[in-house]
Amino acid sequence: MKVMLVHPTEKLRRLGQPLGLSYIASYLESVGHKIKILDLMLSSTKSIDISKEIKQFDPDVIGVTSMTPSIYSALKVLDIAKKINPNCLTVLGGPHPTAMDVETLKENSFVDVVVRGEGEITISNLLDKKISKQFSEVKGITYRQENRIIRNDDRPFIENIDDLPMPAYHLLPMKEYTIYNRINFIGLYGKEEKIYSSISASRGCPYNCIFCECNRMLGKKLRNRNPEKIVEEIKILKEKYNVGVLGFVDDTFTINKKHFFEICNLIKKENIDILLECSTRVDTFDKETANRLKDAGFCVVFFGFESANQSSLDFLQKGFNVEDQKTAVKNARRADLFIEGNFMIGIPGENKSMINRSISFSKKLDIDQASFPILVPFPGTQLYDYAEKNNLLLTKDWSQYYWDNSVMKIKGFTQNDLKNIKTKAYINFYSNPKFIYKYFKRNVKNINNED
Ligand code: B12
Ligand code: SF4
Repeated sequence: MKVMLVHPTEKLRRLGQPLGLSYIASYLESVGHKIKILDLMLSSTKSIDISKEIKQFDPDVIGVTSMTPSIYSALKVLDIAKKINPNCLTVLGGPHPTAMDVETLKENSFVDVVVRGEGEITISNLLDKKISKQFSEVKGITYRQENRIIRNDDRPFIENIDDLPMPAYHLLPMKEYTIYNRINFIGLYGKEEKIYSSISASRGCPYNCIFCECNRMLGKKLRNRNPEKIVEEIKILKEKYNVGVLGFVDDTFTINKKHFFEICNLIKKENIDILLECSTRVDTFDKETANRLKDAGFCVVFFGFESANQSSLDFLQKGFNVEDQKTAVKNARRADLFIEGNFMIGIPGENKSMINRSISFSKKLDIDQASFPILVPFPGTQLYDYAEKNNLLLTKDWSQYYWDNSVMKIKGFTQNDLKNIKTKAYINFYSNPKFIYKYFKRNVKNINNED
């Protein structure tokens, strides 16, 4: 069957290739389907005519991925596809439709099926049933049958993710995924433009943070990939696709020490010349972890600090404290890693002085880069359920659901107040003499290295 997979346009510029879709693509290819991936995010740099692409490829099935802010752009693609060919099966997958499956199908008659959660086996099963239309046998989907919306049982998560083929990098214009100015601005990777790719070392997260949809998408159980396979993939990304910067998308990269140490040892042994980044939790970041990362060639570590107030950390169910935050930063600093971190603005229960405490703390923490997103109750999270139950949602215009925007009533603040606080937080952090000094020091070092 001919399957077109589309990454819709998004509000914010995306870093790297659409990894989830690339996994879907390689799996479907491995069972004999013909695949085309269309990344509309690249339409910011080149013009892409969606109708023309669909007419030319003439797919039997079109599948689009979507996070919450990109849902309207995703729906537009499916609407166009259905108008071009009413027999083309239209499928939505990814975090937003997983959470809002029934609503999305009810409101958009041109969507045939929503694939919930992990998608490889589910969409493959779905395609097997396309001709017979026996969709009731496919676990993990919600679909339309005449005027009814039917929600089948969940599909269990894939037990051994090493069974999945490597993401279909060969179907993507990898050299177009260059790293953008944000990173160049901070002077970390020099002036030369580099190709950026993401990679996954595991799936699932055992934690319970209320603003996060991760464990609903990929489960609470951590499922690790074989370190040898991961390093093999890194080598291919470097040698075949000339990737210069590689980001691990894992939610908690350093949680399973045995697995993580094995990956670091192998990367070091292979001596791969590539810049590596990862995200992790502060309470998994001891001295040895920091040193191992550095030793393997990692340059950047990203932490979700979220707040300097314990009551807020508890409300968010982060499961760590301010001391953990300080210790992690100390360990990362000693290992000479570049440290990025998030602090959330607009946490229910925080007043102005609590927010100011987090902003001052971000400056004292000796980190290199800070973001101050507004806390957004994304569908599929416990926070969304809390906001809905307490009548706190200000809009259900999903295009407004992104970190620059306030969509939840917060006692004591208007939407504009929160946006202004956020802007001031950035000004405050980046005008800090400590930050300016570090920025120039790093750039001078880069210029010297380039000479
Ligand atoms: C990496 C990442 C990003 C990167 C993407 C870079 C890249 N190169 O991939 C960046 C930094 C750009 C990003 C941005 C945002 N992100 Co993000 N991101 C992630 C993260 C950490 C990993 C995604 C990933 O690759 N997972 C691994 C792959 C294998 O899984 P997957 O993508 O879910 O795909 C599987 C299934 O979803 C499904 N599937 C997906 N698409 C499709 C399509 C079809 C047709 C089918 C059948 C199946 C299917 O099958 C796939 C394979 O099993 C996830 C968390 C997570 N653990 O998933 C958050 C996550 C997806 N992000 C999230 C959010 C909120 C955002 C932002 C909206 C935040 C913001 N700034 O406001 C932005 C929006 C993006 C935009 N540009 O507008 C939320 C989504 C919640 C929601 N309801 O939308 C998540 C779940 C994190 C969270 N805290 O809950 N993100
Ligand atoms: S925020 Fe991170 S640690 Fe918390 S549940 Fe999500 S992925 Fe897990």
